[in-house]
Parts: sequence; structure tokens; C-alpha cells
Amino acid sequence: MDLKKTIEKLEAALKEELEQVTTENELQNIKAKYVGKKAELTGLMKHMKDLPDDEKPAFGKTINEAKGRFTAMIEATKQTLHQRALDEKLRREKVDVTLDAPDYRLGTPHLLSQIVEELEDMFIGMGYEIKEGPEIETDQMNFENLNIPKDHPARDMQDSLYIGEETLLRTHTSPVQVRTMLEYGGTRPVKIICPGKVYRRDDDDATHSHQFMQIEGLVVDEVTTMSDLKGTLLEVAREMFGPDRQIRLRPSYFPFTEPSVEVDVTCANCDGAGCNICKHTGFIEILGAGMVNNNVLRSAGYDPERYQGFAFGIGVERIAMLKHDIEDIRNFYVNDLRFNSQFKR
Ligand code: FA5
Repeated sequence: MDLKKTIEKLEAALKEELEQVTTENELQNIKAKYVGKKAELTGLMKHMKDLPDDEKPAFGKTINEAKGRFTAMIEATKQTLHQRALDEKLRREKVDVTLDAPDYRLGTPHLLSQIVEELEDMFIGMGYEIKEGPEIETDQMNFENLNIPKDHPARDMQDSLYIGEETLLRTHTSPVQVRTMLEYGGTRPVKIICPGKVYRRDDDDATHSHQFMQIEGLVVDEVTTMSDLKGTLLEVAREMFGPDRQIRLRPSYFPFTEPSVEVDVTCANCDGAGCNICKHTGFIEILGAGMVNNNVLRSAGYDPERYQGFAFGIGVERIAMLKHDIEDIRNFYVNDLRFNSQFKR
């Protein structure tokens, strides 16, 4: 047997197989075939016993050297395969940092919530507490305690949605004022605002909705005057419509206030000169207000000889519409993102 030739043949065959190999599993099989226990190369050692003693060391050495070479060739291929797999993985997972980021749609509070929050911040700054109450109210709280008995014509001013004989969806947030006065029991001053949803049997149109939002305010103290009310409402007008706004109080009627006023603000569009928006009056109506009627104070346990109060009720949609020139109140309720997303905070 020509050992050298046999090894050369094996080496050539191994080389060819290593050039073809693509996976580590295949490489494992090749390793077993060429340098494993049952490999042809390993089997050549069996011929050693037939050789004269002086040839044995060289024969063994040649086989061991070949085994070392074969193993090194296999190991090098293993490294190549490994590197190739790594390159492929990196290529697949490559991040193109020059690509545009995905367009995430960031949410924003609804315009009505924004206006409520702005007004809440302003009133908290003036020492008011925020009070909330139930949307399903008793006739007693919604009307009777506000000086509107059952047969009173003023009930027609607020068409109501009754749920039972004595329960209804509140038509305004004024019952929260009643509840707070009753809670305080006529013994301590009140300074609150009540934001929330209210409901009326109004037909929906561009300026009316059967459900809308109000913020009402109530201050009851030992010395509370109409000029306090006026100063407070001027602050509201300036916070909402800009620092140069003026207000005007017009006599009005609410059963729960006496005297009652309607409050107009100078038109932000024409600055009071008169334009289409303010119907050439220079003013736009924004809310109702007045000094709390003595009957209301009395029925909540406050002595009108000692306490006076003022109250006001703001329609939140109305403010939002004036502030942002929105023509139809129904835009607030249809959840059209094209509308809502215009009012990013
Ligand atoms: C009241 O609800 C009184 N409680 C306000 C008040 C409180 C006056 C304290 C005096 C003292 P009025 O019905 O005018 O008043 O409603 C107040 C505001 O709610 C109106 O100025 C208007 O902006 C808004 N509003 C009334 N009805 C509707 C409706 N159907 N849709 C949208 N907004 C409305």
C-alpha cells in the first residue's frame, strides 16, 4: 500500500467536500468520515503491525500529521460557515436608520375637555373648589330647591327628560350647587365650580344639542356683591377670549337669581366695532348669572340676612364655538378626527 498516495487521495476528496458544504450538520458528517474513529485514515493504522519496526514510527507520524491537517481544514471550514451565517443574519436584521419613522397618531384631549380644564385651572387659581354631582337628579334638586316649583312657568325654559315621576336627567349643573350648600349646612362659605354634562329635550340644530356641557359657579359668603360677580366674569372672558375683552351685563331673568343678568363679551373679531359674527352689535352673549335668590339660600339652610351669593352658568360648547369660530355644535359629538385633531393642546 502506498500510504502517501492514499492520504493524498483522501485529502483531495476532503477538500472537494469542504468546498460544497453549506451547513454545520453536513460538516459534522464530513468530520466523522475523514477523522472519526471509523474514518479510512484512522483505519490505516491497522497496517502498522505488518511493517518492520524501523518503518513504524514514520508510518504513524505520517498518519497523525494527516489527521492534524484534515482536522485543521475542517475547523477552518467551520469558522467560514459560522462567519457566513453571522453575515447573513446581520444582513437580514439590518436597520436602515435613514428610513422615515412610522407616523404615530398622537391623541389629544377633546376641545371641550380642554376648555373645561382651562377654566378649572383658572378657578382653582382663584380659590374655587371643583364639585361634581349625579347626572340623574331629583326634581327637588334640579328645580324645587332652585325656586322653580312644579307649576312655575320657568320650567318651560328648560325642557326636561324625566326618567320617573320625581327623577330626571339634570337640565343644568345648578343642582350641584344646591347639594353643596346642603352639605355645608348653612354654616360656612361656599366657593365652587361644577363642570359636567346636562340634558334637555331640545331639538338638535347648529346651536342646540340635547346633551351639552356646563360649568356653573357659586360663591356664598358674608360679603358678596354684584361687583365681585362682574370682576369674576371679566376674568373668565379674558381667559377665554383674550386680555383686551370687555364685558357687559344685561338684565335678565332666572328664578334662582335676583337680580339676574346675561353677560356679553366684546366681539373678538371686530373688537366691538360690529361685524357679521356679532350681528353688528359689537357683543356676543356668553353666559347667565346673578345674585343668588334669597329663597334658594333659605331652602339650603343659609340665612339671607347673613349670607349673600352670586352664581353663573357657562355653556362650554358655546364658548368653544365662539373661541374657534365653529359653526355647528354637532361637530363636537361625531368623533371626526379631521375636526378633533385641529385642536391640539
Ligand atoms: C342655565 O342653565 C342656568 N342654570 C345658568 C345660570 C346659573 C344662570 C347660575 C344664573 C345663575 P341657560 O338655560 O341659559 O341657563 O343655559 C346656560 C348656557 O347653556 C346657555 O348660555 C348656553 O350657552 C348653554 N345651552 C343652553 N341650552 C343649550 C343647548 N340645547 N345646547 C347647547 N348649549 C345650550
